[in-house]
Amino acid sequence: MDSSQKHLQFKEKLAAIGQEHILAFYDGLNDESKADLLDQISRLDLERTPDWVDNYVKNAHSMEIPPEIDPATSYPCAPCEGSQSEYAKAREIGEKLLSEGKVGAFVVAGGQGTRLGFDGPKGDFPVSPIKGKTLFRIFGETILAASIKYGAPLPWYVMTSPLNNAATVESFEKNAYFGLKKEDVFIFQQGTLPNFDFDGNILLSAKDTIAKSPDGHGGSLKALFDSGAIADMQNRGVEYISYFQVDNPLINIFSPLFIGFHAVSGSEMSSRALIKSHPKEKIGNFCIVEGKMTVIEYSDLPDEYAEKCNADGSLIFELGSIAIHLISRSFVEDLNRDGFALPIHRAVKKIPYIDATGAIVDPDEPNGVKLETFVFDALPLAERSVILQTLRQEEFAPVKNAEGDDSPAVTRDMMIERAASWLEKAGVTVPRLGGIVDCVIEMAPSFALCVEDIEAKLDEIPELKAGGEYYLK
Ligand code: UD2
Repeated sequence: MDSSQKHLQFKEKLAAIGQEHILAFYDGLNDESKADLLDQISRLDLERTPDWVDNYVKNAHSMEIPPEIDPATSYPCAPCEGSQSEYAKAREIGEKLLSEGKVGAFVVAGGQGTRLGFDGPKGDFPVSPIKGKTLFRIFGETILAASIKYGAPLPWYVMTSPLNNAATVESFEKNAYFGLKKEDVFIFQQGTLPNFDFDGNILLSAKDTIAKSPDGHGGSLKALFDSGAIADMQNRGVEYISYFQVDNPLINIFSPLFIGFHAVSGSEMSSRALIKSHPKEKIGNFCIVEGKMTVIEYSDLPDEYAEKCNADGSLIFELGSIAIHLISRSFVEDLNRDGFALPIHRAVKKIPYIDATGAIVDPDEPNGVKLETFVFDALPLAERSVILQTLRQEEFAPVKNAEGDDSPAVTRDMMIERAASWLEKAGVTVPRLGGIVDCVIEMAPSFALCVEDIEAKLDEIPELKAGGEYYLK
């Protein structure tokens, strides 16, 4: 089909759903821009667009809270009386899978990091207390240390978006893949969804460009497949995907215990959870809805559920989702083979656009809607799903805001505290003042990935003095 036929065909299709205005400047474009715009249109999901407009753009879709929601159950962090052997077995299986190279790391790094006010891929944000290592560097060094520990190459899959792909690739190249082999790092882009004004019109960001934004971390399940990452995993024999967010330097990317529980239970998508600090903590809530594991985001869970307590005062819905999952490769393959669509979520935003005269408008107030999908909405699609609890101080210190909660200062302190507590568990004395660590410690992943790794290195640790600075590598 030549371009004028394509143009006519799209014009008709767009007119049928009230979106023909995106071709308003078409006739005045040069051939390259014309082809580019037609290509963008061919990637739009014109079939679903009217539903999105009616149900998410023009009207704020209110999440229907099902009549019966139960709290999810979980494995505690450590075994209770009688379950020691179950935990030991899971750990052993996890270690075996790692030594067979059957697990890959997967970071979703396509977001914008607007709240942090950092210009660039969030993975380039420096966080470590002494060396100022970036998030990407910490993950890269962790993956390298785990590959050495388990004697198998453990690949790293990195999802970016059109907003930061070029800068991310540049960062990996400039930093020599953070010590990993280039062939063990697979960088790919997620998809996008069009942006709308409040009347449901798709916005243009230029005469030849549709305004689009990343399709949310839920887009990862399709992008993993479409990009060839899943095929790469097949070639390598990777069966399990360790999913995490770019903002959390405390992530234990390769937890043998978690991997083991996931594998032994035959789960398709598993999660780590922590006990929420308060009813409305800004993390998802693990619930069982119609027999299925479901995460209900904090903003969607009604207060009467969020605040409901047991007789001992603990929250009934106490398990918070910190966006750490294990996903079986076969689950992603099945979803893509059979076709799937995750629910859509809307976000009202300020979206730059061009008006009917072609002039660029940079709005001061929110003027439209961006749509996205969330990865945890795949949980109810899984046949089986388990949760293993973790401790906040061990595994969750996200960098989200410039100041206050979830800020770099809090993350830095938590990194020091975790290093100190690991050293103390290994028998090292750490100076503390009023309970707070009274020196600065940074522990490189090459030094230890867990407490047990420290035990073999006790003679390398200097005496830790109050006010001192110690980089252990
Ligand atoms: C997320 C979870 C929340 C809790 C919290 C833990 C949602 C809706 N909520 O909140 O329940 O688990 O994290 O820290 O997810 N990303 C992409 N592409 C996109 C959008 C996001 O890769 O299109 C990545 C982003 O780079 C980051 C992660 O997804 O690594 C989380 O994104 P966020 O910062 O928007 O999530 P947040 O903090 O609202």
